[in-house]
Amino acid sequence: MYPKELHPVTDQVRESAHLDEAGYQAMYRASIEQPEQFWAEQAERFLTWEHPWHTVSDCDFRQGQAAWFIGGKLNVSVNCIDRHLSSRGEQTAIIWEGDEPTDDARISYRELHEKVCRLANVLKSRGVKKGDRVCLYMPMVPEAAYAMLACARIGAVHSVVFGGFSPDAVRDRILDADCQTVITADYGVRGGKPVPLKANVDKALAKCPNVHSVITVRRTGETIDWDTTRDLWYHEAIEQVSADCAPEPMDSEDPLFILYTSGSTGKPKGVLHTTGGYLLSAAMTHHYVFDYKPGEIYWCTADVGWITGHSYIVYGPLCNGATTLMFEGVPTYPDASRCWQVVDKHQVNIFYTAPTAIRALMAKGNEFVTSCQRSSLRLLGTVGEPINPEAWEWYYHVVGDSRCPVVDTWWQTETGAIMITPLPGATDLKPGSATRPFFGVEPALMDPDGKELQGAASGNLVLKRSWPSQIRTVYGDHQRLVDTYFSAYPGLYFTGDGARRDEDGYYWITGRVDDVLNVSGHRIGTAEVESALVLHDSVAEAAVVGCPHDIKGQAIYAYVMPMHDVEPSDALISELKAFVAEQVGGFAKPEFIQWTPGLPKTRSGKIMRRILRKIAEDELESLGDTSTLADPAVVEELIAHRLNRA
Ligand code: 6R9
Repeated sequence: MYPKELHPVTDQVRESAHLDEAGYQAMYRASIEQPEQFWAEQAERFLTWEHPWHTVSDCDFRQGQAAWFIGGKLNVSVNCIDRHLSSRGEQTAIIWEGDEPTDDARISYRELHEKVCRLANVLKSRGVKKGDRVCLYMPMVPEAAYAMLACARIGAVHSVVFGGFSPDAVRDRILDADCQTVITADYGVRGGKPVPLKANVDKALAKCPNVHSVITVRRTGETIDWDTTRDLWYHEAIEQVSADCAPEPMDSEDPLFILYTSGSTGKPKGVLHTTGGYLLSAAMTHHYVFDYKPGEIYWCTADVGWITGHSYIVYGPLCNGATTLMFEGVPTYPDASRCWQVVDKHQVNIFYTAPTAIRALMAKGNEFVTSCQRSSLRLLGTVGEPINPEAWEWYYHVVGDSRCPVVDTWWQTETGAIMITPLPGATDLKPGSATRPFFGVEPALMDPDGKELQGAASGNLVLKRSWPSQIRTVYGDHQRLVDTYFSAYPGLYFTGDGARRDEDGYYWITGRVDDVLNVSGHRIGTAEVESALVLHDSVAEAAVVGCPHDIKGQAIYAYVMPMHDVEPSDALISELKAFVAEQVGGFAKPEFIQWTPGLPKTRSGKIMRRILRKIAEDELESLGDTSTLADPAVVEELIAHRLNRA
């Protein structure tokens, strides 16, 4: 089923890497056998503490409780900026590449310090204090990083909401975290098209009475509405405050940020990360997985609205004093060679992206790649979804000229940092496998009855012990944390993913085993799309499943039962798609909407999603047991009118 081709570590990569196989084995063993000592050493090495901790960790998976470096004090912005100033103040911290190829900028660590201090002072001047939540709804501009670090500097908790979310989704997230301050931009620009961020915020705030300040970055200068009691321009406000701001000393367990992610229910979860443990895991994985060396140019193409942008555009790289590239645009604008043009222009050494982007570029043909040199590239990475071996081989051979190791990194918003991954100097690569656990990570596979599987096996992926960047709580709902992650297998963290472990102990992530879809690397709960659909007046009931998609990995397939007096039509289908985009965001739009007079249910009234999935996948041979159906005729009707036929 899986290709046998192995890509062994080459001598050249091994010799220049931070760790070889023996080094990985020794550190992994230490991290499992003497965890206290191991993590104490790493925390000393990667972070600068204002006050030492007294206890390395205190964790209890049964309560969903974790605390790391207890009693320690540090400030994340000091670790990401101030401590680099004496040695590399003039080094570029952020290379910004705009949507248009002619638009770019370089920000040194010294400039970063000034920008972050000024914005921190603006926040203070608006009354923002330690512990307050600040919503960031930003395009991919350096000010997004300034805003995150400015919050960290004063101990405010940021909640970044991806710029592709609709006003309603922004509103829900502002209310859930009770954010009283919002930082946004007039517009974002992606692929030559403007995104009306400030107008979206204005709409969202109609129902958020507690928001007293909106700080707006001027990106395009196009006209926007203005509320003089609430709104202030970023560029004006930062001129009126000091360029120095004393960092707030933070407890290792003080919250750093909330980031909303999709789960199995309709309500997004506010994943809460804290200070010391999160920063350590982000920095340490950035160092070892990307094998980062001083002076290198590192580019992660994610958006700061997702966890990958948090950990691997901002916190990990800046904590390590790296040069991190931030890209405002899309890989296909002005054309499909943009990424490789950017690689050549800025001499990028390390490139980290998502399988969906790789597949989309692969479909455009090799010319777009081979027309660029790419000689600076040394390492490639992927994240966000399983990568199919064909895309892996293309990435390796065509993009990387069969010279650059590919690190397929498995992790989640909840894990905060990379958990299962190759290390370039240590791990022989198998296309499609995330390979082996990072330090301190102890994965296991479980069968449905709660028994741990040994040796080569397939099952549900769990983690057996805490790690420093573990999710601390679901904001405002700790019980939901316990129910979601720590109840399926008491004493273990359940990832929601399925995986296979092969004879060599390598892990192959097969995808979600819960009702979470992964569309182009975006996590979407089927329940979120269903709740949006049933809000529409014409819809009586809806069920949403995923089906395979060549580029996106998965696409959304919705079965919709219209209200009794509604005539199904193509126009209504377009309307429903637009309605979902409006409710959730454009990325959550269903690919297929099939009308149905009813949904297949068990006699106890549960929707039989397994059957709906099989029909959407056009896998009719394996429909499975339909004997528990209340009305088997519905299934025949659905099969007859299915949309996703080969
Ligand atoms: C970092 C991130 C998490 C889910 C995760 C899994 C999928 C991520 C993967 C992968 C296979 C990989 N996933 N990396 N699947 N191979 N290398 O993506 O976080 O948005 O929370 O998504 O993404 O299903 O559970 P998040």
